[in-house]
Amino acid sequence: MPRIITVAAAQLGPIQRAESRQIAVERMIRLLERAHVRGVEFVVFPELALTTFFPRHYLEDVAEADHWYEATMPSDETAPLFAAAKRFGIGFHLGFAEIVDEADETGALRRRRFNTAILVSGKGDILLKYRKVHLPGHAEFDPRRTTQHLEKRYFEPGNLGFPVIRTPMGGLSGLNIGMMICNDRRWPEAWRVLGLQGVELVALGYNTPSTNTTGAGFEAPHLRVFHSQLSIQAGAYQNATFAIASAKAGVEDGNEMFGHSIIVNPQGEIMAQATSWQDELITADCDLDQCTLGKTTVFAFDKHRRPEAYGPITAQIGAIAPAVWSREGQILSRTADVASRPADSDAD
Ligand code: ING
Repeated sequence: MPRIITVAAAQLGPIQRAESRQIAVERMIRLLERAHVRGVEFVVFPELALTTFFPRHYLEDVAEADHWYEATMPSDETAPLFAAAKRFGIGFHLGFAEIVDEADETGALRRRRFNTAILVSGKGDILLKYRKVHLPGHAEFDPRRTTQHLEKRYFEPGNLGFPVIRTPMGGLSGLNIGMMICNDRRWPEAWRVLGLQGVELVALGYNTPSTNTTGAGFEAPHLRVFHSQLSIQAGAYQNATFAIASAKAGVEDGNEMFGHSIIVNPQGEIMAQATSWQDELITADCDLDQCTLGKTTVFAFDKHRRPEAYGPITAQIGAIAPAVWSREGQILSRTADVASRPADSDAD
């Protein structure tokens, strides 16, 4: 019996700073209705799908941003989305800003803020939660930037690892689903941790500026989409998994983000791609048995991986300069620090 599930990326167009959650939820319900008509069983909404991408706005007092966070899930504003999905029997992934009073690793109870995503079953149960691990950008106002990207100000790094859950979904009795969020897709470590749990379908949302806003140098705009798709296609192929990547796109208060949501198969091929930068549903029929070839041959991790050679991946944070060759064979002093950029600079 083939293990086929019909999935969708529900791309969202812009959400302006002044727009309410209710408007976003209504737009998402329209997309769910469209998904229902097409027989879709699982829908992926973007990162921070309920609000504008507020980390572009500097606020001296972070608490002034609290209205952009969800203290409960579902809440009064998001309950209609859960109800619509349950009515259609459609499972979904939702990205949102999470605010919670929770003990930290020292045991201290405090207010904490995360860039979060959840998986919800077609019956409305929250199956899994993930908190974004790789936070790009910076924590303080950066005058060099054309647009701020203050995820390090408004969120803590996720503390839930990269979880995978085996769960019924749609007509399937069991499917290994995992999540990541936006910048995570650029880090092969994130994909591999999911891959080492047998993931068959990775759900991810993103909000990605369509030009480089760091002020650190020119980057041709077409490369922004290329790097996003390269990361997702490589991650899917190298871990023999499907991936559904759903964008929040368009111009939010003058700040442009690209769409190009895609669904990718375990061979790294794009099965479907959004062509607008508005609300758009793209769908694909995923035959999960397509994961088997990669997982049992080229990426049969138990047969081929050599963890004893991978030490630096978890032992180091940054790169360490290599030894310098010399004809006499002795190791000269290591070259200057590899990272030639000043300490306070940051990626996008
Ligand atoms: N956005 C961007 C992303 O990783 C970025 C930030 C863009 C980082 C381009 C590096 C290069 O897609 C979020 N929200 O992570």
